[in-house]
Amino acid sequence: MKIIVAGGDGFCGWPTALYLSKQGHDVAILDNLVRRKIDDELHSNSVTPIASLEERVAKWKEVTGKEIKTFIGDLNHYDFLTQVFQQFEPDAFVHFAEQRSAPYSMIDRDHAVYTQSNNVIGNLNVLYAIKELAPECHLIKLGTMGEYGTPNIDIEEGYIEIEHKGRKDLLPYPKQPGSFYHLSKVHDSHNIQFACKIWGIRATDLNQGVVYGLHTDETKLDSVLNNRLDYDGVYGTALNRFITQAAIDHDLTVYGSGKQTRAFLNIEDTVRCVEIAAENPADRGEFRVFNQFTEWFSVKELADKVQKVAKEEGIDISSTHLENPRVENEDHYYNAVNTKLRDLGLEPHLLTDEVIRDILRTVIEQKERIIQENVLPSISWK
Ligand code: NAD
Ligand code: USQ
Repeated sequence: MKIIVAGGDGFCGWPTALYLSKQGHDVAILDNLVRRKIDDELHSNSVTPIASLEERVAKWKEVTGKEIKTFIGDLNHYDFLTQVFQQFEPDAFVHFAEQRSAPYSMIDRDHAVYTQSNNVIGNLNVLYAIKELAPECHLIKLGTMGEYGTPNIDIEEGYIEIEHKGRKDLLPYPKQPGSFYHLSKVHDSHNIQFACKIWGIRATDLNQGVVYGLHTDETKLDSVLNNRLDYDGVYGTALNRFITQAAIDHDLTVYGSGKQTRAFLNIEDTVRCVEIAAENPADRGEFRVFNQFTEWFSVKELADKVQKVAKEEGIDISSTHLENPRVENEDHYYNAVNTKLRDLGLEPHLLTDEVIRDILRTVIEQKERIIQENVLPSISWK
């Protein structure tokens, strides 16, 4: 299958591109490399040193003999996007290429506007490119579990059957996102659903939970194939941040009570979920939604797990309950359905102490790269 991985230079996209290439697909990466520029803007970095995209794909070719084509450009430039579609003629378009940090989207008006225009218009361009140039192409779009928020009822996979005044309908699940970033994903979902309905596009929206880890079998083949690992208060996500904090003897930054619960998955499952979606395409006109996570934890539970493994490794840290910089429910019900990917063959890598230990040891090897001032949260929702 010919697959474009948009955002293929990023944390989820790079290992996915390698995995799909290893599985025998003809893969091309599309990326405008903006994430590397944002590191400069934030005076931050990845814990792991990352090679340039050019070096990465050259090393992949050297190690495996497999070629990954690259298209450097922006989804918001429609002329560029149409050239990519005309040259590569994709069967599937895996869309990771968005600004994905909730705190970044909450810095100020400029960052909120950038996030929503980059994400919503980029995605709309992809929908038009599929309609005009590759109507059979399957859009595999990364959405997020945070689109649903934390309702006081079970979270279903995309749709919920509602009975109202004696009548029933299967309707899109209500969305209550918690940042301008998460809202951009809701706007994307609506645009995709509408495009499926009017143009007969086939699409799968992968509502992914928080991803942890960094290695996959493919990224481990050579240090030039390293994946990035974010730890700062803007792009670092909960578990990866706690592990990085442990590596530098920093108390774990639990926001508020830490009772807030989120769905999680290992990066090794991200790559497999995308493969499952690609190999089982949605029908023409179908807007399919999969909840892409394997387990859920409260933030405090995660901190406790990291604290325990760190202790076994001789690192004695504790959790500090910082004033929560976000506006979010801390005490809430959480029960989310995730059966569709498992029914199609996903075998989850669950969060064991060994998984935490492996990430911790990798981070300890690189700990001199961690910029201490970037660890505490600096962006407030208010
Ligand atoms: P990332 O920031 O590491 O990677 C995104 C990549 O997209 C970067 O390489 C960036 O340069 C590129 N990009 C951004 N805007 C672009 C544009 N307009 N044109 C071309 N390239 C562009 O993010 P990630 O963690 O790999 O996340 C990938 C996707 O998965 C995002 O859509 C995100 O919302 C979603 N997601 C991520 C997580 C997570 O925990 N990391 C969880 C759920 C969903
Ligand atoms: N949190 C802490 N301490 C920290 C960092 C985070 O307590 O040091 C808490 C936050 O308050 C929040 C939870 O952990 O309640 C998750 O925060 P996060 O930064 O790990 O994740 P989030 O902002 O939700 O965003 C990440 C990715 C985003 C993706 C989302 C999936 O950056 O791209 O969409 O996870 S989900 O959360 O399911 O929407």
